[in-house]
Amino acid sequence: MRSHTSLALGNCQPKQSLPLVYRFHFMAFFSSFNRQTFNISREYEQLEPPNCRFIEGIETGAEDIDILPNGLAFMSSGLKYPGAPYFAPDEHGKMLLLDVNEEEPKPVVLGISSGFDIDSFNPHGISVYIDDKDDSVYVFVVNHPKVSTTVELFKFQEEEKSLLHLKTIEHELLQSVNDIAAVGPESFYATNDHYFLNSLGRVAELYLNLPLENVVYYSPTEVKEVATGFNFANGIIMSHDKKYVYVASLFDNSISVFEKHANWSLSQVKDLQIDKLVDNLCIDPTTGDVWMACHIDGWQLFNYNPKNPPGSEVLRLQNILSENPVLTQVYVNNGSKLQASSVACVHDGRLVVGSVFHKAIYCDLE
Ligand SMILES: *[C@@H]1O[C@H](CO)[C@@H](O)[C@H](O)[C@H]1NC(C)=O
Ligand SMILES: [Ca+2]
Ligand SMILES: [Ca+2]
Repeated sequence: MRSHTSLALGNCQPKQSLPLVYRFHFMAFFSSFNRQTFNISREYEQLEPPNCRFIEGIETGAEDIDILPNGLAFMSSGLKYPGAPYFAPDEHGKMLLLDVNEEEPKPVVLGISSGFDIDSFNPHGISVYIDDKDDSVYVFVVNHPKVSTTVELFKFQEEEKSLLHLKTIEHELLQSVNDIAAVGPESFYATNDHYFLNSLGRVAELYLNLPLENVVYYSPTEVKEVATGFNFANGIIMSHDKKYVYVASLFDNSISVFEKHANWSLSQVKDLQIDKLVDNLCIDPTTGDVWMACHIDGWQLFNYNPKNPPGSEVLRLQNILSENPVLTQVYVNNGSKLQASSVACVHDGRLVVGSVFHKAIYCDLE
């Protein structure tokens, strides 16, 4: 069982908008009494940095984003996730490339080398790894052809704007992967968001808040569970100094900080109670700040109603390792513009926000 080391910082009320079942917290038995919490606004006031605009052409989500140091962003689009809506049931998923430096960035659909089964492509969490030896860019993509999980490894071919498929990774410990953090040309950490694969088990663990999900380390020579006890483990990312791993847990409403060891095992440093349904994480490469996109209401997300759609929220967490991390709301929308935000990344003063199944936006922060 994962332990909850913690600090105290004010108190937060339980999320008003969640249905009772989500508030039925078995986690209370396991958590310590003073996890670090943040006193941020419970108000549903909308908030938006200047100049937020839609990214043209994205209408079926950009569930995850990873940006290279040069400002080229990879995005996964078209996720079909059980329980969440999708607006293009007959289309397969796509990987998009976006140059965040452009005044009005427009996405390009990345070609994928022949031999890869594109028709069942259903991309979810992604992570990019740059090999120091030759500057090769490896793109890791969680894929759900049917209900299963695979991790697809591609090499980015910048001139051709395409992805060369290198291999498909499958493993019994990678049963329901949500996101990955690449740590080498063939190795990564992965979060599992479900323990059970059958629909009854999936519903049970979701509604009973069972903390059964874990983080797995994968390499061609070793695969092992490195952390457990999450209630829907979601985004995972390496700190910018590569010494720590941050894991978002959707129904724990938290981010956990782990120290990474030489043998790739993890030890928990602390749990930050964000009191939000945190999805994917990004790191600001210059400051090390953690950027996260959150779901405002889990019920609206999994019981979609176009008249009352799920909203979006983006938070920035500064000084995560210090005793006094600072959490700031940067974007809040009730779903009238952006529904179900799932990822927020920054590059050179620009914020890019993607969603599970809806649109994507970019904003200028300064
Ligand atoms: C969302 O906010 C806008 C104002 O920005 C308002 O017109 C709209 O009715 C709101 N929608 C919902 C579903 O609350
Ligand atoms: Ca990711
Ligand atoms: Ca996710």
